[in-house]
Amino acid sequence: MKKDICRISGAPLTRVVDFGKQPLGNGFLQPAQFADEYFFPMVVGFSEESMMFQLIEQPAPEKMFHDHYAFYSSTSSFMARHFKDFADQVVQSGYLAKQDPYVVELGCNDGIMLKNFAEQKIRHLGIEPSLNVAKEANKHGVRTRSEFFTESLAETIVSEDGQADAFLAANVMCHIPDIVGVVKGIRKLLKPTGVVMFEDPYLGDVVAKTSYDQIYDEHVFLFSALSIQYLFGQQGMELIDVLPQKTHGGSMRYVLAHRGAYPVKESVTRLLAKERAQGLDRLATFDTFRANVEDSREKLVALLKKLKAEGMRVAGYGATSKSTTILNYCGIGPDLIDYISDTTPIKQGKRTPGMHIPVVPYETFKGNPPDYAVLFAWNHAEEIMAKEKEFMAAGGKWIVHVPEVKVL
Ligand code: DWN
Repeated sequence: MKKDICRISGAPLTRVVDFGKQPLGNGFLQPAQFADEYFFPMVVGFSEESMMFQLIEQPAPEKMFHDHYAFYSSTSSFMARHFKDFADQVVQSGYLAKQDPYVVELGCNDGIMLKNFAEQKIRHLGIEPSLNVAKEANKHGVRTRSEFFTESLAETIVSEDGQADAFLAANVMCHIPDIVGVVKGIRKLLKPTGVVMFEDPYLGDVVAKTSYDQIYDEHVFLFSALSIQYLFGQQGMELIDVLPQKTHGGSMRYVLAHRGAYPVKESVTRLLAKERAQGLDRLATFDTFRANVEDSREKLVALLKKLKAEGMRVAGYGATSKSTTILNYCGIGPDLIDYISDTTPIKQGKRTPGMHIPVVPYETFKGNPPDYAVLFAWNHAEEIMAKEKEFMAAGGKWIVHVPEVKVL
């Protein structure tokens, strides 16, 4: 049998959780497409050498990111604010050149962050392989290239635009299987004084909260400071700062630079020590994680079956990519959840990947609310609870599964 190899270190990978056969996280589809639906074996591995938590197998990027990609970043007003703050912090960070700074963002989606640079007339470029969302970014005055980022694209950009002061990414780096190639490209693209600032869902939170739904086809990696330091360290770069974020149920923003360009902040030393104490450098930690994931599945299925037996109407709120893992791993279909409400037009009228639950417009939920709503968009709980006061006042209840399965 072929050995599983770490994408970063080339060392053997140990399989830590097997989620079985999974469809594409954003593969919303019509009944006519059920027969050809794509599935892959979703297994996560860990390497103590690179300390990188990663999928053993990932579908080809073209299957996941294309001209009808279903996720638009600007569906949440909270996230729009978050990215404005991110952009403001970059501008005020002191890392940008005083004269004609140049900022590149990888995976700019619909321009939710870069539009803030465009508005300030700061030279920028968004690299976005999904053409439909890239076109949306153009409408906001954002300059884009609809391509996958590689070392050779970095060389082309440098020859056309010069080197960059800042390389940004949000919820993108963890999607890229050839991350080593990307880091090599970043190294070429960045000025000697340039910085990388990117954020992704944080492995420390996923382990602590058993938020295993952050694991799906698109997330080939879940990072920690330990694994990021290893990855960039291989290419002559280093972590100079880390900034925890509340987004996506717990994310980490990493700031990196060419080795020796800036002092390493205390925050980095502190987080690395905390991660070692949490066991993010050890395989044994993921045995406990697997047991917690199995326990969470049992509790959620038992709760939904009980409610169904009591004749309760249960719907889902937010047809997230994350929900694809939950539904397929737990075997939850239209027999337990009547429909999932989502505000994204491209998802509405379709069925969820794998389990084929109908996705309906938000108005359906609003017009005829269920007794219980499974909050699949739990990472947006603050924003959603604030706008669903009426549902709760009328006796509607939320079901959450993070950090534990419970009714709110
Ligand atoms: O990394 C990724 C993250 C950033 O976004 C991608 N791989 C794909 C995507 O993951 P997700 O689908 O799990 O993201 P969200 O942000 O949790 O998705 C929220 C979903 O819920 C969207 O489809 C919009 C919907 N929604 C809603 O119907 N009503 C969201 C809010 C806030 C609402 O009020």
